[in-house]
Amino acid sequence: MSAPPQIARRRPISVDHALDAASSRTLADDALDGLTQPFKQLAPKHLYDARGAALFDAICELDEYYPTRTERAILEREADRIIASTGAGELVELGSGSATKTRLLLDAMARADLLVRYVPVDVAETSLRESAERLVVEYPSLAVHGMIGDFERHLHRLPAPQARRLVAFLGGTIGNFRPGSRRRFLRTIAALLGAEDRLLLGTDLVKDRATLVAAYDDPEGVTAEFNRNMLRVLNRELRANFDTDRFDHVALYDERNEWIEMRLRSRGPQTVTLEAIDLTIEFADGEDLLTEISAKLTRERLESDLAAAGLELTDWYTDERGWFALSLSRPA
Ligand code: SAH
Ligand code: AVI
Repeated sequence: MSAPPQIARRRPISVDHALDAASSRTLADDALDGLTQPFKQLAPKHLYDARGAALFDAICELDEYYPTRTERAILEREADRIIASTGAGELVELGSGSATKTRLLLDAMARADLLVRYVPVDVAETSLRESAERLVVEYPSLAVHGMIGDFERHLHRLPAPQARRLVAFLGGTIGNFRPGSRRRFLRTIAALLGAEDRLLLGTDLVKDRATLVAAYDDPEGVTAEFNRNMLRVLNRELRANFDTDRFDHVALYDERNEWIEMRLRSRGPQTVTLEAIDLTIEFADGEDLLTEISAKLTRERLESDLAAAGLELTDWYTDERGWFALSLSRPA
């Protein structure tokens, strides 16, 4: 018997690429700005090339890094309730990464017979493409419309909705914004939501200093490698000559601001050249480059940020230790 004819199936994946030549200028502009300030700093989005994304995934497996497994446990418990209360058929995920926890939401949407489309948004191209390829195999009826882009700049380019939307921003990535930009960003998200759409936000909560510092300074040095990856990105993309071995990983908890600061501390005085932007900078011995803040919130602070952004918190799900929270919000 001859083989059945292959039926040509429309590929269920499409990916928009919002990062164009102007985006490599973003790193150049950010480096020029951030590395010439009295306190040197760079935006955390530059940590995530393919290696940085893989290192982040390795961090998520560490015993000390509680946010991922705590958020996953909340999702395992609450995903059906979240989907039932939102009625969402389209999941838009900001900073989707390898989309591991996402499956818990997609499963709940499939169980409720609502699942139509998944719209991941991430600057990390490899993670986005690989997770999209895996998901369409795991969920044969799912369409994926991804966007490789910067969620701070490109959300106006999201495809038009095909069903009621749930915008998910998981992992506590909201904590990587400073308070002012956090509110601005929440306002941008609020503007994306129709009256029936909802925001699902994963938020890491204030807790004791020792737990926090351990989560950002693991003994295996995975977080240190993730942090130093920023220098490798600069070396490659801007033809810089950072000696990655001469920068120490520092994670400190700023109790007043209730955020972790991840820094790279110069071991000895150093001169670094970034050829592509014609910049030479000096590091004094012990001088820091700030690569990320990771703010820890309380329910009250989050509610007031959401309210300032035109959103109303409707549901709050947390773990028994109160370490991490998922919240649902709707346009106020
Ligand atoms: N949501 C996943 C991944 C969190 S890591 C989880 O919960 O485990 C943060 C993710 O956000 C990374 O995949 C990173 O590439 C992405 N990201 C960081 N800044 C970004 C930006 N400005 N625009 C788009 N994606 C960004
Ligand atoms: C992606 N983001 C929420 C992580 C965090 O915890 O702030 C990034 C990270 N930085 C160090 N470890 C993990």
